[in-house]
Amino acid sequence: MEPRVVLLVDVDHFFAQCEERATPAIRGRPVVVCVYSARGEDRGVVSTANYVAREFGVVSGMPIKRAKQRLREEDAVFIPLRKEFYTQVSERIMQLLRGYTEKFEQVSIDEAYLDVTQRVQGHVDHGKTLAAEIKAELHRREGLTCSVGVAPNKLVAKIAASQKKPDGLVAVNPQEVKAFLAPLSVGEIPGVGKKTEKRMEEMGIKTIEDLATYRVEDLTRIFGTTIGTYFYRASHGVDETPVRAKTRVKQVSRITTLRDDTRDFATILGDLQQLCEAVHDAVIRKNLWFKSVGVIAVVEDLTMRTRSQTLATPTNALDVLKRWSRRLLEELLQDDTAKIRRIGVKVSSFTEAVHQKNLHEFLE
Ligand code: TTP
Ligand code: MG
Repeated sequence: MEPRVVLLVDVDHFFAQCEERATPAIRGRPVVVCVYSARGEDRGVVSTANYVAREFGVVSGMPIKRAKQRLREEDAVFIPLRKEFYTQVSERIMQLLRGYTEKFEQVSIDEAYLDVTQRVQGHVDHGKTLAAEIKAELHRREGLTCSVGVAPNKLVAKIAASQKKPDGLVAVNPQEVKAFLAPLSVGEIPGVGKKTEKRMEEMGIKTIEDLATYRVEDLTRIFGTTIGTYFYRASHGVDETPVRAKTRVKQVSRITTLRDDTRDFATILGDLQQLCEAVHDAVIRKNLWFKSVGVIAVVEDLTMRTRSQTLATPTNALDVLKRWSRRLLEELLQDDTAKIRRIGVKVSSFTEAVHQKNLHEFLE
């Protein structure tokens, strides 16, 4: 493969920074963006926090109550999440980034890969200069800082971007990849979560250099073919996945014809659960979270019945999918007397996974 120059741009404490820009007076104070639950005061979790708040150990996903405790002595600001506002800012940022290359891939609301190989004639150093221009333009146009990794592939660019947050810029030349990765903790590899990290530690693997001493045969034996191979390649800084715009998927569905037309709940449920597994596999592969589940039935006279449910929060969990499909099938059978000929399940209302979160879940 020809040497490439790939950038990963990640906006710093994105939602909190949007709030700081909207209300400059709060800059310098701890800022915590909160997802309040409907259950009343202070229930809910932290969406993100600025770096001042992070110094007090406030992180995404933490209960708001705990964040308040940690910041009780501080002049902190707690702001309810304003998703539409951040989405608008995000759209402008992505538009700006798209202007730099056709090979563009948005990975989350505040993160995107740019393959700028052609533009910089394959030189990582020129890629670094371009990255500095991008940072300056983002700051000039939106008043926001970001962190950028510049490297020969997506994996190394992603790790590089996380090394000097906030407002970081880290470039890694092809010949430096090994030395760059060697001292880093294996937890820096996207997809290595706490569980895998612990397991590796038990094997005496702490750094990426430690991991790189393993043979691919050993890693596949321990972690399975797909993941073992991924870890092996990652430890050597190898990643050939192209930067590619993802086409937006609207829905994922599977449908099957029952062996006989029937109204027998257990029989239909058996098929339906298998379909749920197939849909779930596809959703995980595509890195999607769904917020809507539907069951489709084609009855004896070939007319169609559907039932669907919008969930309280997006999910990618198989048990949630199975539970709701079961319930929707029950409803369908209750509301109708016709025998069912074909049965199907679909999920829709997708949200993008925040980062590699579901890759983590997939691997763990
Ligand atoms: P991140 O890029 O992971 O976080 P960040 O931009 O806040 O901080 P960093 O400087 O480390 O990049 O996620 C982007 C936005 O997604 C973040 O601002 C808020 C939202 N988010 C959540 O709502 N919940 C979460 O658990 C995470 C990780 C992010
Ligand atoms: Mg970010």
